Amino acid sequence: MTSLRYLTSGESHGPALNLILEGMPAGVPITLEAINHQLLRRQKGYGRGGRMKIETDQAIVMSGIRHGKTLGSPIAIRIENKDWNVWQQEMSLWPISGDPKREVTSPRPGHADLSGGLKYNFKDLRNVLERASARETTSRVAVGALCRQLLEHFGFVLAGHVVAVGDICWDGLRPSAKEILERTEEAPMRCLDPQIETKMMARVDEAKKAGDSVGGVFEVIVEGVPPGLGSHVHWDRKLDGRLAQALCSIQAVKGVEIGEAFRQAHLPGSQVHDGIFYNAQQKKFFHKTNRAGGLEGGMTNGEPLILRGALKPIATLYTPLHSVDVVTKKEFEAAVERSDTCVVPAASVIAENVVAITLADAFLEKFGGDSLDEIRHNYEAYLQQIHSY
Ligand code: EPS
Repeated sequence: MTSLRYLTSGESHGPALNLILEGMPAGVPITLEAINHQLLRRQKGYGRGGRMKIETDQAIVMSGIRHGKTLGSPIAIRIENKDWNVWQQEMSLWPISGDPKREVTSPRPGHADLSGGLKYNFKDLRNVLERASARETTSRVAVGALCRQLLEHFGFVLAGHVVAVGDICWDGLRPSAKEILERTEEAPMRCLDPQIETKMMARVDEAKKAGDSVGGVFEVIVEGVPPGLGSHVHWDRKLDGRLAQALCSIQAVKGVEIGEAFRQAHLPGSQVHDGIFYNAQQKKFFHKTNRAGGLEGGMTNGEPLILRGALKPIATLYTPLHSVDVVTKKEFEAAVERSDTCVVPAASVIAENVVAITLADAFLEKFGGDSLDEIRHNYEAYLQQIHSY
């Protein structure tokens, strides 16, 4: 990230999750409702476990905003963990008398437990799992909620939806981003097709009954993106790479696809690349297809972004896998922590918001200024330049 910077902190069962976002220009209207709306969306979805019934994630904004507009100063937000009430002993910040309860010594295959224990020299793997938990994404969604309020000002529309849960796949025609948002907002699995969604829910039920978990694939569409965000000139400025990093850093995401990448790998170039056309009336270059997913040469090409992420099934299983206790070295079943059966709907919301962070950073790089007015001026001048190109 070059224009924006942010840090998150917080343990899953600690007192709170925190974030600081630095680099937001001054004068951007922000509402608390819009932040809390994204936090609420992240908590929803069929297949979630008990924790989401405990929490009502709410942003407590500590700085960077005055009378509903950004000041250009760092924005700090705190989101309290209600579950902290019953974890105050186990997660006490300060020494406690007696043994800390709920120690974890049997690492879960697929989770950060063993690698983190080896790396940080912890025998109580709770010291790893508390931060590795996807609860951390609460902070990132709040950062994304701030960033998308800047982007929405310039006509960006971001929409995530679920395209696969286990072997149940949606493969329909993709509507506009606005329609995706409208049609999936109340859908339990954020799937566009109610019949397929019913099958997805049955897959989740089956997995839950078997003490198992199930993964899947989400898709994020972004409309209203101007051409020229990112750059071809250097590896770390390529926007496709930056988006892939943002998506792959979401817990449980093991694969990222841009456009139809995995299908295209098996086709000749003539069937892959999107022909270029010119609309003389609108003075605008365009593509009739968008197999590239809106990105060419590490830059946006003016078409909507189409991004996908593949999630492995959650690593905590109620029917645990084979493991070895890190203290006794005896073969043992992996630890059972309370967990979700399926988090693909939540991941699609998280993905929307981390994409918003990356795009806001790229947008500010290109059009950056200290105030929203200055940025608008730069943006409009660029649109004019493209128009007369
Ligand atoms: C999560 C909160 C966690 C888990 C989940 C994500 O709550 P708890 O650990 O108290 O049940 O539901 O974390 C994981 C899946 C994981 O592997 O750590 C959340 O807020 O999203």
